[in-house]
Amino acid sequence: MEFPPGFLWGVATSSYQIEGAVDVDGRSESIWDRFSRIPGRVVNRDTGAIACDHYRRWQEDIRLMEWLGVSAYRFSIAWPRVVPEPDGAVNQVGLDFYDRLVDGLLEAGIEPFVTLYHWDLPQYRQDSGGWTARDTAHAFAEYAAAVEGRLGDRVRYWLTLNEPWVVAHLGYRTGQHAPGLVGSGKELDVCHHQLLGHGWAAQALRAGNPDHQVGIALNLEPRLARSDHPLDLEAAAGEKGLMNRWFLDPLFGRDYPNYLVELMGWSGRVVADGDLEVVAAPLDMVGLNYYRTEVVGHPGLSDCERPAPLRENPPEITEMGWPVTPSGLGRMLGLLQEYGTKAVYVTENGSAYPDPTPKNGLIDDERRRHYLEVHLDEAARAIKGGAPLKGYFAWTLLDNFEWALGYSRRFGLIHVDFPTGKRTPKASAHWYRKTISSHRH
Ligand code: IFM
Repeated sequence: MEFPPGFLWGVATSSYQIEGAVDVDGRSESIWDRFSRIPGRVVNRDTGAIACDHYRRWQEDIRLMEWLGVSAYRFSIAWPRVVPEPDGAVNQVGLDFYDRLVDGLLEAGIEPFVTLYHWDLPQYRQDSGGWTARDTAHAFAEYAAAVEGRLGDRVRYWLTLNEPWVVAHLGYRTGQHAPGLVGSGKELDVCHHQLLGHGWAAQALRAGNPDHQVGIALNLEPRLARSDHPLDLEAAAGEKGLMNRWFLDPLFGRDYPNYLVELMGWSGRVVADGDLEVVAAPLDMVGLNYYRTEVVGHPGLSDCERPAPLRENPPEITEMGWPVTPSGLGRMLGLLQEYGTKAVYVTENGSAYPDPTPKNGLIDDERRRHYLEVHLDEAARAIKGGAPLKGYFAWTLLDNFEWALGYSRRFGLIHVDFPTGKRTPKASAHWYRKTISSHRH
């Protein structure tokens, strides 16, 4: 594997998944606090109330990152810490935490990558419609300006939203994520308001400092048709389009793709004059969250009706049920090149597996290590082929709150014993550390 000089090696996390301290220093309730308290929504009734206790143990976590040798750390800011009340007043005490964190990272020689929204919407915003309301996009930009005002003198890299597809489809269609709405019919409106919020937030960040590097983190995925049957092809094209082109087209200055608008019967009434210019604010970078490639078949088609042989099953499936398909990373980097992206960072990539019992004190998570290796290998190949890939963030530093799956899935390079908070690097962390030290120039 070869990586160019200046390539950033990182780890990524998000606020609700690791911080805990949900009612400390003026933070108000988020939609995930509310959602996780509803019986049946999260496995084992887990919540992020304590999580990895990172709010208190952040210095120890920076030491772990120093030990890993990473050059960058991607984390998110909790909106309900910064603007806890509907009146919009900024809670400087909430920002103090991130201020200390950023200083600590810079002292350790680690570049902070800030994500402004990784799903912990203030509950009061949900009470007035959440992302179905245009006002939430305005409020997001105001919140972005407040964070920039406090951290913008030291933070250079900004990601506005994390995975807007997940927010819209899991939050407002399937109901698996907060706010848990099933079949609201509003998921495409939610996409638009998030993208609008992204555009206004990008303007606010650049008004603070035109040199900021501004982007958005998208979960892009290839979706392959199960067979050549026209119904399978159509199903795969629809799903793939909604995950990828639905976001990339407007972000890169095109309209929402017509065929998808028609397929979904979307009225597009929420798109006001001038919105698409806002959404298409120039991107300095795209964050690519890549995990898997799925095979899609039309649900109404049985296998014996399919003409071509079924695609072979991938050799390996993670505990999420996701196939290990590194070639999809190369395909998505290629797609971003087609759109003319100047710089891409893999802002998430990783896997959940049950951890084996430690032997001589070491958790030998070979499958997680292998996942990282094959994806980094693919990344190096893509760079050789011309992809403008500038950095890679492993998901994730610590085992943490995996949303609706609670603490039942472990993605961490570092094991967390949740009752005590004790952190123990797994074999994958040792491997990542070695890989970084032999490739970091
Ligand atoms: O844990 C999540 C993260 O918050 C967003 N991207 C996918 C990860 C694994 O499911």
